[in-house]
Amino acid sequence: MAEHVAVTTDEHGVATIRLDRAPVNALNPQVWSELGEAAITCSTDDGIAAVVLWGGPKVFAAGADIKAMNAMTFQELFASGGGLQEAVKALARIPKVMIAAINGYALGGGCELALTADFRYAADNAQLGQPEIKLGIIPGAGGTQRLTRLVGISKAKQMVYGGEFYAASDALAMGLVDEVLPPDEVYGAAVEAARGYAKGPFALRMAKKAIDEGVEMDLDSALRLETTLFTATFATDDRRIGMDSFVEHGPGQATFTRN
Ligand code: DAK
Repeated sequence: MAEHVAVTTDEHGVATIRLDRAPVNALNPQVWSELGEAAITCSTDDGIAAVVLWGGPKVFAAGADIKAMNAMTFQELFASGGGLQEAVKALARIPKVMIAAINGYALGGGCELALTADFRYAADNAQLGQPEIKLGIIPGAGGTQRLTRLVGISKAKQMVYGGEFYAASDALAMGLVDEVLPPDEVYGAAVEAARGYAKGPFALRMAKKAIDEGVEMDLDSALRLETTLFTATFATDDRRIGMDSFVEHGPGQATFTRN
């Protein structure tokens, strides 16, 4: 039974991965491990069609637990690093749309956690950043890589070299977050959007795979992956449902089965 991470699923097939470790959701090895388990649940449970990642109404996550990390030897840190990366990868590879709902701080590992989602919805008082440099370390859970792919090299360098916190409006301008909302509307808006994706066809999984895996490849290989996955959509019930529905009722009327 997880202590700090809960997965609950609503009647629309939207799961919420809720992080809860007072006071600031600091991420220690146990929390990362529980997040990895939550990712496996969300990936494998057919009743889950889309995911919201939320740290609650006050703070998303202020990063790795600095006090715990400070007490670690090189050997302990080295040993925990692999498991941590596996948990982060498991979250990023959930084959369903995931939205991070960010209230308050998303810093260091907390910002990196948000980067595992497809989209980030932030409260207008949220603050995001990669302040690791101020501790004499660098981001170690995707902050030099996923962040760079998302916002570009210069912005990522500004964030990582400077270690400053960025207001939600600045994060929006640089493409780090996708929506900025009043704090008490962030989670609800993320759930609402996730419900929309939960109604989508099986092809959404293929689109996510094509984009996320394709971006790591050279263009020719990525285009071949796209062609393969495009062709594979013809093996799904939802492709038939979508096209039959268009022919009979016009655009946008299909009710998909996610098969
Ligand atoms: N860890 C542990 N405790 C933290 C914490 C953190 N990251 N952030 C805050 N706290 C604690 C504070 O110590 C304080 O505890 P008490 O004194 O009450 O016991 C309490 O939370 C409230 O914090 P403040 O009193 O500071 O509250 P403020 O509102 O003034 O400030 C703040 C909140 C979040 C802005 C501030 O506390 C802050 O700057 N926190 C540090 C943020 C930070 O530097 N985050 C990056 C951490 S480094 C790895 C891969 C990745 C990583 C690690 C390893 N491997 C591959 C192995 C990731 C590293 C990081 O994330």
